[in-house]
Amino acid sequence: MPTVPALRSTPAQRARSTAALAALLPALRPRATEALGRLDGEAFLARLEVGFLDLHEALVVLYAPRTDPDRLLAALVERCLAAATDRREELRLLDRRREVDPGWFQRARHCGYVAYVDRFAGTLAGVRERLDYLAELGTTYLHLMPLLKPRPGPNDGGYAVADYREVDPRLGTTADLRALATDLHGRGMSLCVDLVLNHTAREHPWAEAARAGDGRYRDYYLVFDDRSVPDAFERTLPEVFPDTAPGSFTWDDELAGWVWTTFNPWQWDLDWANPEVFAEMLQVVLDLSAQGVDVFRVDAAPFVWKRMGTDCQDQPEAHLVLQALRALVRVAAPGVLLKAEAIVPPEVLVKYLGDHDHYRPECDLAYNNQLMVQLWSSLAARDGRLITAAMSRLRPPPPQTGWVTYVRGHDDIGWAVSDADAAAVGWDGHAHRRFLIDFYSGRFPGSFARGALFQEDPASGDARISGTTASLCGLDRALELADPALVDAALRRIVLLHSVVHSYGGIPLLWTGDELAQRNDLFWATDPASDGDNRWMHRPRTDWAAAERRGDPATVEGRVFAALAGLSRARAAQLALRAGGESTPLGVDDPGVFAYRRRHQRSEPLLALVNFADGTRTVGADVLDRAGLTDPVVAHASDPHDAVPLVDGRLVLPGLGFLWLVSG
Ligand code: OTU
Repeated sequence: MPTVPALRSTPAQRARSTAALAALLPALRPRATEALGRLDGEAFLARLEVGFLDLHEALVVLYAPRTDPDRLLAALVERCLAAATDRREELRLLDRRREVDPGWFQRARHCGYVAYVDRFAGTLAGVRERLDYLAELGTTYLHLMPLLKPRPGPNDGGYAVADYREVDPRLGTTADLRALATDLHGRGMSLCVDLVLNHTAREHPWAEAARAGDGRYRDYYLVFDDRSVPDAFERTLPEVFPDTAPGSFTWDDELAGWVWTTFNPWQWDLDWANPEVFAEMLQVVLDLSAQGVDVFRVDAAPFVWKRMGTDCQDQPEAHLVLQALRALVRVAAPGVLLKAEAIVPPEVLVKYLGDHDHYRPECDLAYNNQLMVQLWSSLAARDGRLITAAMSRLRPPPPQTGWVTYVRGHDDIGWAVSDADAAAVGWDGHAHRRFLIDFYSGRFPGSFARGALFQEDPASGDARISGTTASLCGLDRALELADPALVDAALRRIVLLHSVVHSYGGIPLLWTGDELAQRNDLFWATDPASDGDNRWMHRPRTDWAAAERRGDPATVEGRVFAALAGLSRARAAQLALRAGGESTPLGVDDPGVFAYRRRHQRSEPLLALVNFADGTRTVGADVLDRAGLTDPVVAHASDPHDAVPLVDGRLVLPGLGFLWLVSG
């Protein structure tokens, strides 16, 4: 068995870290004061001190084997001081506000929108022209998909970065990025971009140098002369893209070696055990922060640390990397956040938010993948019991942090339903996962969905699913049959799923095209950029002609757009929905219904009821008491209500309907 370091700070380590801080400060203080002025200089030092023990410990565990961690830390702090010194006043003002109000991103008013620059608006300048559209939708947080210069040819939607210092010239320039950030800030919106830190493109200058024989850069990657080490790793390594990119190592003639490639052969994994890689990537984050980026989506966060004999995901050191990175970024730019993209089992998800032996600040936000998967599972099964069990078991995020919740994104849906959760409601996990694959690929009899299998493993029958929200919710079939009742059901499903992500706590992210119920892009395969990857079917170009119809309630677009904008508005008014609170599933006596109470320390509770069944369902009104509501009133709902729909002591929910109740 591999030895995994225990991440429990010892008194000896604490003493060592305290001494390191004491050694660092005397020389740093006058320099910080000189560079930043007395006020900002002291604030800089205070931020360093606040996170110092965890930061220092992380660097010791990660890098003491290769370098003097104290010297490394001093050098990294220098980079932070330089970044803080150069930070523009407009960003410092934001930093200042956010330091005073560290929960700024937890507000219920926040709603996200996620899109590709080119597919949404052509260029970064084009995005600036579309901010009114986003404001109409209630967007306060814009995540633009990878926009740095990618490798030529297939680049995994920009996740193969050829230069972190340059914006993809087809999208614009660094100045355009900065101008967009400034516009967003002017509207109270923030900007999120991807930080692809697990790998670079084979064409990145570091990789080019490695290929040219520069040993320093060869050490940025994981290169092996022969198959012996790769073979040993592969005994326990799962494949991420078994269909299109089998194996995790790629032979490169120029390197004359096998290079680690978790994802595609032209995405070379960086060696995060090399302190130079850490320093380089810190600089990338500092430079992008200087352009006005507020949030970094840390791509493939669990993969950065490798350990023989494991699946090389979610290793303790991967968390230390995130903690150290976050601590340093905060020293330089305290308004900047990290958001973890960690598609890991629900038990370990909250670790990415710092839930360890003690709270160790790590990422501020993390994708709630479990909620997303359970929503689709519930919709297919027309059953709220499994989601109730699964969400009850999910540990709450630390109060300083929050989820990002979502219905759909640019990736496939992997059926992360655990056997234990399935068993808790009397189901067989394997059979249910198989049902979901069949259902969403459309081959299950009577399925409404039109998805496609992604990375199917014919041997095991395992597969993930591609497809847009609207297509997975049955809109294609409904429109083909021109059946208004089926169209209605499909649209109700779309809104139902979004109602949950808007009310479960955290920032809801709307995936581009969903606000217009855009269906699968049938021409995805004709686009050379797609490289045979069917995830492109749910990455549509914005249909601006359809968007023009968004104000017309008689159209599909009009209905969905209004409902989703309505959710954003309704959500903004509910203190209970701000992040940092707690979500508690409440079992109810109808299996089709998922009920949960949402509460924030300073708020009255909110009770949400979600009916996944096609027909009307009722639940015992005792749930009102259990949720702690007094004189309940309807805060928001799928259907208009004059009063709380109570009949004979039971709450009535229309098919595919939802209800948000609060105390009157
Ligand atoms: C991410 O996904 C991106 O979201 C993908 O679009 C990229 O292809 C990939 O990284 C490589 O950059 O395995 O199936 O736990 O699940 O990072 C997608 C996180 C993936 C991984 C996730 C990864």
